[in-house]
Amino acid sequence: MDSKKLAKEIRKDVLLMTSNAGAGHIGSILSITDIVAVLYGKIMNIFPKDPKNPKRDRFILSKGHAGACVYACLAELGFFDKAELENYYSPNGTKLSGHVTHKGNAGVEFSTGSLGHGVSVAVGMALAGKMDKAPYRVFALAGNGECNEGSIWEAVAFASHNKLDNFTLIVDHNKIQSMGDSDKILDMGTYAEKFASFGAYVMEVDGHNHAELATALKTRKRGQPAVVIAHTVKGKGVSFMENNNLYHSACVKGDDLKKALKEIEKQ
Ligand SMILES: Cc1ncc(C[n+]2csc(CCOP(=O)(O)OP(=O)(O)O)c2C)c(N)n1
Repeated sequence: MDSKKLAKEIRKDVLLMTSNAGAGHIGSILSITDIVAVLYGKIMNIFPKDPKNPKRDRFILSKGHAGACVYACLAELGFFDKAELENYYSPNGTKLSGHVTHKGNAGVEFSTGSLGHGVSVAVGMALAGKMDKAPYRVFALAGNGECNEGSIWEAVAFASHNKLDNFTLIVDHNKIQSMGDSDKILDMGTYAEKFASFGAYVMEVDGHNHAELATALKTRKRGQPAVVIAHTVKGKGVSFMENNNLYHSACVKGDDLKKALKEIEKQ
């Protein structure tokens, strides 16, 4: 599926899923929707009808609170029945928990939610791929606030030391985290310089521009892991949610839902 069309369908799905559940992190989800759509729509080698195919590229969403985005993407691509999305975050014994889980969900590689863990697991998978001389690539997506966690930096240092050029970390840099503006909470300065000093090949892109994302995500530098700093807007696509941290962990219903869906439909 075309990545722009995929992103549009995901945005509609996640608005409905979170609304239906009365919960979810809609701002955080909309922030990464274009990244996930480009990865699955243009970059990754995927097998929706054979999700464990050993040749598949691996993706780990390290900011697991935005898991609805991955579920919607996988359903749109036929990994599982789209009707399942209605059970997202439901207390009815659903497989689709609020924070992303691999248990019972075809296509999800690893459960996350406690920030700072997914990147290390992804690096381990990349090391295994190298040891096996396997063709697959491994992608991890972390939030900029999540990069406050020291484990992110340990993982990148390890990936550089082991020359894991089959590994790409994407940082969803929306400059906001749950409690407010990131530069007021813990100012990390320039991520690009910091990741480069840890040995990564760093690229910076507009995280909503599919062409820029695709170029960066295709790029591999021999002997070096890649880091893509994707500059994003939290709540992207819905005017009243954009850069509005009230929607970090919220959902919309009624007229607000209708307005949001209408805006997405027009894009
Ligand atoms: C280890 C850990 N500490 C705290 C939290 C609670 N928490 C959930 S989301 C979030 C903010 C994450 O910010 P960022 O990575 O920038 O993501 P985004 O703003 O896109 O949601 C926090 C602190 C958590 N899930 N895990």
